[in-house]
Amino acid sequence: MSTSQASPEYTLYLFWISYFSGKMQAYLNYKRIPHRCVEPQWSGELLREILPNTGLMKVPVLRTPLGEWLADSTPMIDWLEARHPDGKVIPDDPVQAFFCRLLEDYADEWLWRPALHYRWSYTTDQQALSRRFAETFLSSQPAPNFITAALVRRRQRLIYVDGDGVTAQTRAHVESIYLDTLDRLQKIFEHQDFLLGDKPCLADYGFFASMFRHFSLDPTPSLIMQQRAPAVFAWVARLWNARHDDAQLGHWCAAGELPPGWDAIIGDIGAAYLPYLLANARAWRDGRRHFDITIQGTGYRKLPVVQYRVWCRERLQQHYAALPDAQRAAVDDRLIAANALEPLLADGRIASGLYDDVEPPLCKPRRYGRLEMLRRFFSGTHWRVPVARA
Ligand SMILES: N[C@@H](CCC(=O)N[C@@H](CS)C(=O)NCC(=O)O)C(=O)O
Repeated sequence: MSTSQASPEYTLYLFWISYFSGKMQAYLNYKRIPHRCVEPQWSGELLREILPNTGLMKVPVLRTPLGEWLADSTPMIDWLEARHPDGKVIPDDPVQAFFCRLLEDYADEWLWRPALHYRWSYTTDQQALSRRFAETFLSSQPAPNFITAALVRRRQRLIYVDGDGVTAQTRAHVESIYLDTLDRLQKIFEHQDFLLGDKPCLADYGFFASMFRHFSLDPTPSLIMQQRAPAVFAWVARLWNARHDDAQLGHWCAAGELPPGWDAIIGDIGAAYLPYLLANARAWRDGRRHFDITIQGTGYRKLPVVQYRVWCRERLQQHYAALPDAQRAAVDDRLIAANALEPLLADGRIASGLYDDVEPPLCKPRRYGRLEMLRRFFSGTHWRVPVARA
């Protein structure tokens, strides 16, 4: 467990090239929540301090001024919203709040595969980024950088490309997820500054995760974004620079309404993401480690079962169940039109068991023996496999 002193500000542990770290940084900056950023070394703070305090070798992780450890950007934002109400990113209107959460979750999880594919399948990107890993949070490894970089490329491809169903057969579909998202967002940002109107909302931060640190900055997808979706490129910079007390920010659209551009995104959530979440949850319930699924006509084989995403589905169901009666019909109309209600509710609640012993985003300290530490050093906690020994 950490012995460091409580600090008056939050400490955000991050990797400067990381998907979810960019999301948390942009959110904390918008809210003007005082924090300092620390990039941990893999075999230093990440293994020795973050792992025993969170059960994860992942970033972003927040250490609060009271010394609590928080993980997972989605529940972290909920937690921070409750404690730092200035510049809310979740609307009070229940319809808008529900769809903000749905879009955030979709963007967080469904754009992950294309983001990792572009980074680790294209030669220029994998060379540049593996070098960057070696020179930053892996720089204390004794091996020369070119060997560390080669090992990084192999690991990332094994886990997040080959190991996540990206093959010659699925590649076009994986890339279409990025390209179609660019087209949908381009249409929205041609007319308004942010997703729900003229100030940022939670859904902006969901899309920002992939769009900032991966798609707008990695060489191959960045060139595509610059040429195909310049308004998205501009939104990335605008959101990065947004602060809640900026007098130039406008308003969200009227309560109960969503911008017309959201329909196509919700359509994809119903056609692809929620059926995927359902299949992942069923496979988890059946005790499987992999599952096959056909999405939009493309057959994916041996997708890993991800426990965290079983929890994501539970959480969306909870938000749906908490909708006031007066707003339920409006939400249902939109979900039914997108074929999204059935996959959201099918089979009822499938329990992830992920947070049975703790209230997210709070983390519980865990003890690791030497052998387990060694295993974690080599494998990390990709796809989240927290080994809980309290
Ligand atoms: N659900 C987490 C995901 C965090 C996550 O996947 N972080 C990545 C970087 S963006 C990581 O640290 N991966 C470590 C690994 O792949 O071993 C969140 O929302 O913050």
